[in-house]
Formats: sequence, C-alpha cells, structure tokens
Amino acid sequence: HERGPSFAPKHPLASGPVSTPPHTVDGFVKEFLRELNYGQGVPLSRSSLNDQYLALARTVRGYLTARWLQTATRRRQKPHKMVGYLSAEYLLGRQLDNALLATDLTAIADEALKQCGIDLDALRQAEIEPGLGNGGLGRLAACFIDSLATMDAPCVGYGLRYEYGIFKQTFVDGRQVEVPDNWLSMGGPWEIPHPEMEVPVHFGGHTERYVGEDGRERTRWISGWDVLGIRYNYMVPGYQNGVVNTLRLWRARATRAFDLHIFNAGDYAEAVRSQTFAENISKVLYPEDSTPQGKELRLQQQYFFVACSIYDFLKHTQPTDLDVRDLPERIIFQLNDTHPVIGIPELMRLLMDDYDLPFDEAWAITRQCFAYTCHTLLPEALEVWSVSLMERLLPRHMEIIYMINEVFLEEVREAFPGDELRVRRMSIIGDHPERSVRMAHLATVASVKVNGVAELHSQLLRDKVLSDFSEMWPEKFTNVTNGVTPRRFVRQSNPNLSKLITDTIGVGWVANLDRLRELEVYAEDEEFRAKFREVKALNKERITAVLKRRDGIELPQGHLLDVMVKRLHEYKRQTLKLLHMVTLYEGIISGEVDAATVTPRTVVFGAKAAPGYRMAKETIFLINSVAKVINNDPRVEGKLFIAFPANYNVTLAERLIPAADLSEQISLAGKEASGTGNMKFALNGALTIGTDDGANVEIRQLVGDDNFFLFGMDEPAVAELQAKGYQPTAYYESNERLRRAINLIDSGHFTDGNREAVSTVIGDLLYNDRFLVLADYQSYIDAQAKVEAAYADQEAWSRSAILNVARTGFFSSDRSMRDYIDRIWHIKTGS
Ligand code: B1N
Repeated sequence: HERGPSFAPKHPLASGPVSTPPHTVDGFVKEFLRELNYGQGVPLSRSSLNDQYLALARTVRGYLTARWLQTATRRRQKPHKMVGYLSAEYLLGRQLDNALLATDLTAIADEALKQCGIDLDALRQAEIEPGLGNGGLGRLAACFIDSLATMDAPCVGYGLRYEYGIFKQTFVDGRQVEVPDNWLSMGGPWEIPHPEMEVPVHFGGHTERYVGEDGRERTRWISGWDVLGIRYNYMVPGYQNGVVNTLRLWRARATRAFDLHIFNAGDYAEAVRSQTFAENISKVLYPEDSTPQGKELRLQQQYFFVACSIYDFLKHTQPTDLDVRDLPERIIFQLNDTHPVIGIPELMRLLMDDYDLPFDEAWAITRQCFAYTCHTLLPEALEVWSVSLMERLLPRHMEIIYMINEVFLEEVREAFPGDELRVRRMSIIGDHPERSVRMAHLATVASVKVNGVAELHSQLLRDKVLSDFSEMWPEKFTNVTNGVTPRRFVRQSNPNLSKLITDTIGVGWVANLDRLRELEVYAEDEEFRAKFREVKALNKERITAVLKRRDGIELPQGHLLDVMVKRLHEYKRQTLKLLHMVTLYEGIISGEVDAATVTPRTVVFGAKAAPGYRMAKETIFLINSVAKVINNDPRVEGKLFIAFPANYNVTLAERLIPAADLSEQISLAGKEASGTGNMKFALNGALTIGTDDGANVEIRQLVGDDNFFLFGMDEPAVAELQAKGYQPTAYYESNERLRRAINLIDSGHFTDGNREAVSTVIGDLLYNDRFLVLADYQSYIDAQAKVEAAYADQEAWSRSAILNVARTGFFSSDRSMRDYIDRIWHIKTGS
C-alpha cells in the first residue's frame, strides 16, 4: 500500500501539522452542523435522533482524531518500546461521555447543542454500548487502555471487532432469553475502517520440508484456506492530556479466492455461502465467562486476531529495515488470559519460516516478547485445545509447539533429574482425557512474567495451579492487583460525588487517585457527612428514574440499597444472597420476626448466564420467582424488595454502583481471582459484605476491619473442609433457619406450587453444593445482621462509607498500569 502523497504538497495546510478544531461553542456548532449536513446528509430541521447522535459522535471523534494524529506523529519521531495488549475482549461501554470528558468538551457540547435546540442527554441515551466482552476480564482490558492513554504510555490494544457483542438478556416468564446484540445496526461512528489494509491469515493445509540454497532444511506451510483481516481503528483518549492511543480491532473478510470461486463455480449461492464461512470468524463473541468451551470457531477467532495483530506490528508499525533480533527492545505482548496464547507459536513461525531464523534464535527472541496474565483458579477454566484440532487447523503451529515442548522438558529434566512425574505434569501436551495443548503451560513457559490479578490469587497460582512452574522459575511469578478507571467509574458515573470531592480537596484527583486520602479527615466532619449522604440520596433518585424508564421497576424509597451485580456463576454464589432474602422473608411471614424490627432493604441483582449453563439459568429463574412473590406480598411491603433488571451492562453499572449502600462480594474463598466490581463499589462509597477472596482481601486491609463486613471460611478452611469431605445436608439438618428457607423454596411457594421448577437448584444445594453455600450460610446471615445494626447509625455508616472512598485510591487502574510498566513491561511513558 502506498503511503503519503506521490509528490510534495504545495499548499501550506497540506504539509503542516494536524490542528484540533476550535474549543469553543461556535466552533463546536460549526463542526456539528457540518457532520449533520455533509456527513449524515440532512438539514437540522429534518434530522432524526440517530442522525443527531451520529453527527455528534463524529464531531467529538474529530476532536479526538486530531489529538490521535498528533500523538502518533510524536511517537514516530522517537520510537520506543511499546505494549501490544492482546485481548479477545474489550467491554468498552458507551463512548460519547468518555470522549467528551477526555477532551473537556462536555460543557461546550451541551451549550452548542442547546443552541441547536437539541438536548445532549437525549443523544447520550441514543448510544448503543459496544459490548465486546463478557464481564470483568473484558472490562479490565478497557480500563487498562484508558489508563495507558492517560499516562501517555505507548500501547496498541489488539482485539476482535465482533459484529455481535454479548447477547442482550431478556426475561420471558422469569427465564433468560438471549437476543442478538446487533450493536452496529445504527452505524459505527467511533470506528475508522481501513479496508485497504488487509492482513492475510492462513488456516488448515499441511507443511512441507525443503532445503534452502545454504543447504539448511526449512519448512513451508501450505494452507488450506485463507481469510483477510480488516483493520478497524478506535481512539482511546487520555484524560485531558492531549494523548489519544489506538485500539485496533480486526474483522474477517473473505479473500479474493472466495470471490473468484463465485465466478468459476457457477453456483453463486454456494459461493456466497463459503464467503459467509470466512466472515463468520468475527461474527459473534462467545458468551462464556470464566469457563470457555473448546469450540473450533473460538480457536479460529483467537488465531485470527493474534495473527493479524503480530503481522500488523511487524509489517505496518515497524520500519521496513527492522532487524527482528531487536524485537524485545521494541515490543512486549501482554497476553490477557490464555485466549491469545496461540500468538507464541505464531511469532515463532514468522521468525523461523519468514525471517529465516533457526529455532534456538527464534525461541530466545520469542521468550522475551510475551508476558502472561492469568485470570482464574477454576480448573475447568484453563483452556486446552485438542491436538487433533490443532493439527487440522494450524498444522505448522502444532509442530512448533512440539519443538518448544521438547526443549522445555529438557530444561525440566535438567532442573529436576529423575523426576519424570513432574515432567508429565508440566508438559505443554496433556494426555487426559485426550491429547491436548495446555495453553496456560505454553504461556508460562514462553513468558517473561506470569501474573495473577490480586495478592491472594497470585499466591494460589504460585502454590497450587502453577506450583511446578513457580518452583522452577520463582522470579517469573508476580502479582499485579487489578484496578478500575476512575474516569469512567467515578468522575463520569458519579458527578455528584465528584463535585463534592473536587469542592473538598480540589482538582487533580481524577488522574491521581491516591489523593482521595485527603478525604479521610472529613469522615469526622459532620457537615461533610451530611453532604455525602445527600450525594447518595441523589444517586438513589437517579437509579430510581433509570429503572422506572428502562425496566418499569418501581424501587421503594428509603431502603438500604444492597447490590449484587456480576455474571451468574455458581462460585459467585448468587443463591447465598437469595437464601438470605428468603430467610428474612420467611422470618416475617412465619411471625418469628417482628416486621417492625427489620431494616427496609432492596436487593438489586444484575447477572447474565452463559446460554449453555443450566444451573446458572435455573438460578435466574429462581431469583425472578422469589422476587415476584416477595414484591407482591403485603406482609413484607415496605420492608423487602428484589429488583432484577434484565441485561446488566456497563451502562447500567454506571448508574447503579454510585447509588449502592452495600456491595455483595460473596464468592467462595479461593475462587474469585480478583473481582473489579468490588473496587467500583468501594470507590463510590458502598460498604462491602464479602468473603476473604480475591481483591476483597486487599480492600479490607486498606479500609480497615471496622469498615468491611467479613464473613465465611477463608481459603485454607475451604481446602480443609473439602479434603475432609463436605456434606451439605449436615448444615441443612442442623440449622433451623436455613432449613426453613430451603423448605419454603422447595415447597413451591415461589413457583405457584410447582416444586419441579426449583428442583435443579435445591437438589444441587442439598446434595452437591460444590461452592459450599450452606457451609457459609450462618456466617453470612450473622454478617448481614451486623450490616443492619450498622446501618441504623447513619452517622457511623457515613463515616465508614467516606473512609471506603478515601482509602481505596489504590484500586485505580493507573496504579495497576504503573505496576505493569515498572515490573513487567519496562517501557517509557510521556516521551
Ligand atoms: O477476570 C477478572 C477478575 O476480576 C475476575 O475475578 C475473573 O473471574 C475474570 C474465559 C474469562 N477470569 N476468567 C475470565 C472470561 C471469558 C472467557 O471466555 C474466561 N474472566 C475472569 C479480571 O481479572
């Protein structure tokens, strides 16, 4: 592809630097009308809401683009080592507000639109959020690239441009029904496609040996079918610092061979079908969180985006005279879980087969170019791909993996002579239940660093999941505790609290969240506490309006707002929360508990279940069933309420979290790698009720025991109980309140007498209960009683809530990025 003009430009504008459109109301109006008239092709008087939204988005994008070009130009002048963040998911959330905030255009846009007779808020709501991720892992990637831009760190985020993101959840008779998320149907104003920058990606076929002119044997991969990767750029603005980084997502397109096929075959319909086949690769996000299914298309997706990204980096980002031996000084690829790990043999293949390096040299380079983040502890979540599938889809990569494994196992034998059991355990190739490639092993072997995402998680990785590897390479293992971006999750989502903070400690905290510490003294200030409560009340009003409009839900007022939002997963234990509510309810209707003594409480659930996850879907049905009965029972009216708005997503999170009083983080200890919702709640002044798990541990350490409701077994206690043999029925039989709650559900009370409808969940609780819900029940109930007592003293509660805000600045993703930069990537910022 030719780049740049073919002769020297004469016009001064054509050779000068790119300039930003004027930062004024008049300037903005002009840009906006230009987009509306010439971009959308409509006059203002005849424009639809979507016309206006698209024009506004394009206008704001214009301001970003100028900064983006400036950033790129500056970086090209002085190239430094950069990060290639490889992630199959980016759960971005809406773009408009973030872009306005980053460019400090909110007030200007608001006024400019007003002068055009348009309400900015209405346009905000017209945006469909790009849901290109499942949950925490995808949102983490989005927070990280936000922080890297804010820190002026050279980074390109690489991923997939799914045509359909995470499904839209609806409820039909209380059951989850998935609807496709056609997020691009109204236009994609934030992306810049480059259909001319195509990257060829190969699949299938076979390999051949041949002897080169120098007499050395080499390998050629003759592929079976190819697709093209089309580049889509998205801008990632830093916070009011003039920096805009790149997120580059890939879309699959059929090659010309497919088109030719149309011409030759005569079977037009069949030919178009084969085109569809190629383009399926970037069609849809797999809706599994924490438990990937070993589907062939998923491996195709993984290889596709990683191959495009590495090729793009080598051929388009680097100078043409690049010496690949310098690669470790130019790039570090961060592997967001095992999903992009196929990039390791891909880089090896390029170095050996294209750049002609011998294996040893290629391996020495590759081992310096990757770092791996593990996000799980669940054994079923560790990705493996069967050797037979790998051989069929990526035969050359399979050969290379065998070569890597051979030299690696030699290293193991050298380090631990005579320990063949260990060699078998550590092998990249596993034998059971079928021969397969263990992606976590491959990642660990090839990476400079392996990190977990919270202190406890990293410790368990070292001690349990990857203990053989940490014995061999102790210095390879490290922790980087997750973080969240304070731009989106405080400044944007909680304008009321943000104003109070700025009024109190001044500006500057948004990009330096440690400064929240300065709020600590105000916990003792009665006036400040009153203002803080006012903010919470305003935020509750806001979420009340949102749920009314969005879901038709009428939230009762004046309640303790208790929120559990996260993917539906057994280890996260939504059923434990539900048992608590049923216990409160049963206490009142049985007359055991005087309703007058109960703290009015509203529980909000938000959770999507993976479409194939039976137990999760049954749990959703049970929550909806219990909600329906409790919300309509006059005996608990004004006391208990359950809201379960469908389709929890980033947009809803931004409204809900600032309003919460209580944050539910109740996973079984040792199962939630980190959690990041927990951080967002604490930063917005909710108190946490939680187990000793993931980042809860660090939250509690920072906010202090008095400002955190801890309950449940810790990880060693869990391991001990499981080793001893756990019997859920023993808890059921010995705990009357638990028994009565379970019996009430089991009786069909919540399901119109239908006992069958609850049998899957109840049966599992009583006879399996893999995540020890019943074992932690009493401790949870007791902790909830402490919550009620604490909430009764509003001054003390506010003090704790303020301390939660003041002491959790550590959880800014800026700090996480600092950790990666200093300890793993070794890149320069701000140059
Ligand atoms: O990653 C988050 C953590 O805060 C959560 O604790 C953790 O559960 C989450 C396969 C995953 N781990 N694994 C996944 C997602 C999609 C998929 O297809 C696995 N997500 C997590 C950020 O560190």
